[in-house]
Amino acid sequence: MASPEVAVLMGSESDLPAMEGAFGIFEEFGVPFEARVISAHRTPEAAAEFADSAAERGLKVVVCAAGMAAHLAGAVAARTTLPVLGVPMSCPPFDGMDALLSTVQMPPGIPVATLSVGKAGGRNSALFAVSILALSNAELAEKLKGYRRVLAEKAAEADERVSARSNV
Ligand code: RP5
Repeated sequence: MASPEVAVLMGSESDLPAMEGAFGIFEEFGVPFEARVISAHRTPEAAAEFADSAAERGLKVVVCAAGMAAHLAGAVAARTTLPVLGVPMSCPPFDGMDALLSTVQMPPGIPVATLSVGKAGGRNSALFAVSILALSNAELAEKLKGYRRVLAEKAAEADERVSARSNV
């Protein structure tokens, strides 16, 4: 089995539905990834151990999804210089605004690249990770261009369908 290049951490198994899209992107692009439930609050030792060993294990990017007081991405970023991508999860009663601010408002010096809240952020985190890996992988870079071409084709098809409804 290939060594993982990307890790997807989530604070709880309840975050999994929002992160399934990321798994799908990694499958589509053939990127080996590992997925874990690690919490900055419930399993802080595991979070520290993960972050401390991530680079030497050959990981290149770490995606951290968490909701509520979402400290996972920041806690991991504090202990590794690997790029850390944060995905805020939407939970009641604040529907992700809490997690967004907790993830994005890192103090200067320890950055977390923060994606949008929920499923869109989950997918984009994986695409962003692929972009990082593509810097040193021409095959991945070509696949990314192909992915964008398909998006554009679908948007053009949608434009045809919707513009056909115009009454002028
Ligand atoms: C966060 O608290 C998790 O990332 C999750 O988004 C949220 C709720 O967790 P559960 O109570 O569903 O396990 O730490």
